Order: sequence, then structure tokens, then C-alpha cells
Amino acid sequence: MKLDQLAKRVAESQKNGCEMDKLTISNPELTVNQAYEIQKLSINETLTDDNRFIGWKMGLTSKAKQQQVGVEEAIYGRLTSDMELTKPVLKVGELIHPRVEPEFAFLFKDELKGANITAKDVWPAVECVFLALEVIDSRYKNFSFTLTDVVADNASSAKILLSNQAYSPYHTDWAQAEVTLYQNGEMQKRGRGEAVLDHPIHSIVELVKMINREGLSIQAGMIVLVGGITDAVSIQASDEIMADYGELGKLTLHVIE
Ligand code: 0L1
Ligand code: MG
Repeated sequence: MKLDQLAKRVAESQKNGCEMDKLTISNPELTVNQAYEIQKLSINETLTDDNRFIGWKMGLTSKAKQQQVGVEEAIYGRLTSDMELTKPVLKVGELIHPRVEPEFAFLFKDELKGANITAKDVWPAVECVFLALEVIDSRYKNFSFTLTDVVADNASSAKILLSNQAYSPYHTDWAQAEVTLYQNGEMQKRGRGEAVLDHPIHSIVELVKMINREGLSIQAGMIVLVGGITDAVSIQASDEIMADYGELGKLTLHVIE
């Protein structure tokens, strides 16, 4: 089994929006560490001057998300500039079986690294916080995978929408901030920031520790999606998705063919 060949298979499926079999079917001995290597190789393959590495995402940070997909630990993925929607419109025809979930995104002004950081080290490095909608789209058939598979598939990353408004990190208690997710005007999900590892700041701490094992860091200017505040809803063309964050505002995504 060659990791670079598996990475090519994953990159192709992500680029073309076509389903693939789980890597662990033909490679049952694949480890989670090797899956992170496949993730790195497949994303590096897509990087150009126009598609830059812009940050990280944490996934499976809530019990609801872990139960939804039958996996029991948080994972991370890589974000590139192609994933960021510059308008609140999602072309669903390019994706396989997309789902959307409400999140917060933290933008960093200073580098964060190390195995021993705590929340007190994170706050001073945060420039601002955005409201965010993450579109996830597993490249595996039936949205079904093992931990190893989903790590190799860049934690199902597909697209992200950030709010126009940025907030000071000290604007509110992000653990208590509530979001209600509507699909075509119908309430689908409700949750608080504390669903993300008890507090979104813990997600950043966890990420820094995890990427430190690869000798990597959150660099100044990077964003981090901290993880879903609710579990995800399936979406299709003509849907209107609205996340209502109360006094923080609303974020709307129009889904088209
Ligand atoms: O962002 C997420 O929590 C998704 C992580 C991967 C699992 C999934 O595709 O639901
Ligand atoms: Mg997510």
C-alpha cells in the first residue's frame, strides 16, 4: 500500500465530486497516523497560488456529531481558500451528499504551537471570531466510514461560509451562545457553543496539541473552524439554510443546482 497513491485517489474524488469505496476496505491495516499523512498529501496536491492553505477545522467535537457518524474522537482537517464561499450561495451539483452545520470560526493574529498550551495562551492570539456554516461532504458511499477513512478524506471538508461581521473574542461567552438552524423556514436543530468540547476554546487547545505531533502549528492569519454546534442536516438544491445566532446575528445560505 502506497500512501501517495491512496492520496491521489482521495484528491481525485474530492476534485470531481465522485463517490469512492472506503480506503479501509482494500487497506484494512491503514492506521489513523497514516490517514493524516494521506490527508496532508492529498490537500498539498491541490495547493496553488490561487488555492492557498488557510487554516484548520476540528470535526466530531460534539457527542451529537460522534453519534451521527458512529465515531468516538475529535479529528482535524485542512482548509484551503477554494473552500471559502465568497457569496452565500452553494452549488450543490458539484457535491455528492452535502450536509451543513453551524459553527464558529476563530481568526488568529499570532502563531500558536506546543504540546502544553492552555486556554489562557489561546485567547491573546485570537484576532476575531466569525459565525460560520460548514458544508461537509463525505466522499465515501452512503456517508459511511471508519475514523481512519474520514481522517484521510480531510474530515469531510467541502465548503465554508463566514459571516461578514467579525466579533471580538471577548464579545460574549462562546460556550453559552445559542444557534438555531432552519431549513426552508422550518426549525431543524438547536444548540449552544458548549456542545463543542464543553467550550469552543477547548477545541483550539486540542487542535494545537494534535497538530504539534506533526510538528505543525496554527499560523498568524489562519482561521480555525472549531466544530459543529449541532449535528448536520442534509441539503439539496433550492434549500434555504438559515442559522440564527440570536443577538450575534444570522447567517443564510442559498443552495442551488
Ligand atoms: O465537521 C465535522 O464534524 C465533520 C467531521 C467528519 C464526519 C462527518 O463527515 O460528519
Ligand atoms: Mg464541522
